[in-house]
Amino acid sequence: MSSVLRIALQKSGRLSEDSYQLFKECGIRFDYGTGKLKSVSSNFPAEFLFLRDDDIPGYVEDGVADLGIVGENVAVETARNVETIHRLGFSKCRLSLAIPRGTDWSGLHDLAGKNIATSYPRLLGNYLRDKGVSAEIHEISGSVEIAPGIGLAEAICDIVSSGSTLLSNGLKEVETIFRSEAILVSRPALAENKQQLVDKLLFRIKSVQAAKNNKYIVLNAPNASLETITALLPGMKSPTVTPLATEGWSSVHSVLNENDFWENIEAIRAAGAEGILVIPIEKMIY
Ligand code: PRT
Ligand code: ZN
Repeated sequence: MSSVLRIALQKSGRLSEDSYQLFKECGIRFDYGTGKLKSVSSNFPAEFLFLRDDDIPGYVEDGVADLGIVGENVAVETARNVETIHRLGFSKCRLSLAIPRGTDWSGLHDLAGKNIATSYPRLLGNYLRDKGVSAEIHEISGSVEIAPGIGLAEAICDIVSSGSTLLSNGLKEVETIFRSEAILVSRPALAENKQQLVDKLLFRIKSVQAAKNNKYIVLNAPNASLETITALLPGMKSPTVTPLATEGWSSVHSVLNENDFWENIEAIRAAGAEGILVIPIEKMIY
């Protein structure tokens, strides 16, 4: 039986560009950005729906869409019955408590009995309950950062990225209550034919992410240092070592993870490697 995956993406906002880019890197083509509400891929059995981010978990739960990309903050706050199937690593941010810059802070208990404005009443309520602090939560849907200035609340709980919004509103961040990134969510218990398409998509997403987290490295090494250098470069299986035309030297090819990249490069150089080339990888298939 033929089937088509329906995937909900944010129409326009902080998740959109990276979501569109991810599908592009997975080789899945579709049109977007022309005010369309939906678009069918020309080369993968998928149809894309363009929605407001807050509505995505609900549409996935109701089965209007099979998959969706949404901020984890929104997924948790909306508390819909959806499954997180993959973390996507973009649109990273944190949900934090902030108070006016001139106010003293000795800990969360300072907020006991105070008013806190937020668009995330569930996340904040759960956090305060866990910590045993009782405060008044004022739910507002936007411009949370102005609440203390207009006397609506003594503190706020809002999404922070660079911190410049807090700074320009005379607020200071005092406690992070949740860390978020974009996630791929799914309707639980998809039909077998749809699950096969999800697995195919996940395989592509993981290959794209692995490639981004790794670099291809080529270097020249004196044979006496080969053991030390190859131990630092395990690669996908083991490094490729081939002799150079110059006696006593070899060329080493491998893959190096982004996380400990600079530490490893320094160690490799210290071991005598020369002519180190570092090349981006487009896809990495395990
Ligand atoms: O129109 P629609 O409802 O679809 O979009 P939206 O306006 O509700 O959401 P949008 O596009 O702003 O954010 C989508 C998701 O991106 C959020 O749910 C988060 O998961 C993530 N994200 C990442 C952010 C930020 N960074 C962010 N900085 N969401 C919001 N902000 C806002 C924040 O609310 C505050 O006003 O940016 C301001 C703080 O930014 P800094 O850099 O000044 O600290
Ligand atoms: Zn929204």
